[in-house]
Amino acid sequence: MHVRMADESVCIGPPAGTESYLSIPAIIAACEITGAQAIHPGYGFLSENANFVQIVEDHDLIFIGPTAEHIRVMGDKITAKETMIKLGVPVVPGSDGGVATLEDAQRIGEEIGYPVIIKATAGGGGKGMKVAQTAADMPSAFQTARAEGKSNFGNDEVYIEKYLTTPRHIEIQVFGDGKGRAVHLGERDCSLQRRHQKVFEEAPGPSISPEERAKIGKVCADAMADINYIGAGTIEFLYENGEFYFIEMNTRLQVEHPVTEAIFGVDLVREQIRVAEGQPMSFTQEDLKINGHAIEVRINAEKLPNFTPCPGKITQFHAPGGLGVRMDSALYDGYSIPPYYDSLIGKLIVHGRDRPEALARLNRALGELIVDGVDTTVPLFHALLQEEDILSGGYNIHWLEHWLETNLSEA
Ligand code: MV4
Repeated sequence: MHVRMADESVCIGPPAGTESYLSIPAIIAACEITGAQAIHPGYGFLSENANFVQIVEDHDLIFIGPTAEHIRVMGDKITAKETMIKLGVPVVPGSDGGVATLEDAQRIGEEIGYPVIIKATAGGGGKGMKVAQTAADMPSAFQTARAEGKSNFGNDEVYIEKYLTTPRHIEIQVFGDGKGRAVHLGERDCSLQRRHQKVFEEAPGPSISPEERAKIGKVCADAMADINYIGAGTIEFLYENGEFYFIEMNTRLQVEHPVTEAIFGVDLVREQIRVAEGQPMSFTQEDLKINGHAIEVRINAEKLPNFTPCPGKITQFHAPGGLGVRMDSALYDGYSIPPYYDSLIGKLIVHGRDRPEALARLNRALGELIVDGVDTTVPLFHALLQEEDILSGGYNIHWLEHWLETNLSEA
């Protein structure tokens, strides 16, 4: 669809991501061929690759996103955490930087108290992360986290944190102009995940009060202003017993950004392009007021109950519509979903005056949506909308996996 819609297109290589979307020479060559002045990195692929940003700038092109330096600092979780501590952002209690030996790990485990979590500084997607419930678990958890860091990311450095047992995943949207001005656009609750893949996201977070939002939001915006952050960013927290604990920062626009766009009435991509060309942001913190509630569900080409990827030909597609309904998708009748990429094929975003209205619109829009020819995650969302905990917003990061275990696993 994007090629059909584009004014101009350039083939960047064969289907494999490593030879096309991840090939820096192929992307730079496409700019040279077309005379493009700037690159919007989207999400995934090269969107958080500091080396790519450096090469883009060396070719006198504009990267629509943060600086290579900010991407580098936030890409290493130890330096990200050190930076956030200096900026006054609350973090999870834990080791002071990296932990090099098992003896140090055991001493820190005793100091902060079990359970603890050992994390690879380069980790991601849940890889290189091990929980030690008691001191007896420490030797294997420590060695496994290091080994996974080494094999998956080429970096065996690890750090240790107190393990929070039942938090929610709350992330703050930030935006900076690169010249010392920055704002926050509230939070998203992204606790409903399966194997570190988000499936349902909402804004505002059903458990966050206006006072909490204003307080943590200001801390985040001030931190981004301090470092002259430019563009969109997300500061991730675990939230438990009314406290926020920083875990990571994503230096890109995220998949779930439309829920924030809906409740604030702003186009974050337009804003990214504005600041990249040196213009000021088009709003101040005072302009940013929340209007209602928004929910996004990720429509994946996957077969339940095991979420097995399900590429293939779409025989019929119909997107829902109407007030407060946004369907972001590149599907059309006859499209073949290729087997090479992520199984995300659409995002359904609903907006209402309050959470019950958003939920009602979600139910109605899911009923209107037609995706025939492949299996999708749509039945999961119909089922979730029958659950009291979803209707009340009473879930945490473990809720979905537990629900899938009891409701969807094959007998
Ligand atoms: C944690 C945690 C509990 N305590 N850190 C998982 C992915 C990575 N981004 C951070 N993760 C976690 N870090 C401490 N100190 C629990 C998780 C976690 C999680 C976090 C957010 C959303 C879903 C999750 C599922 C399992 C574990």
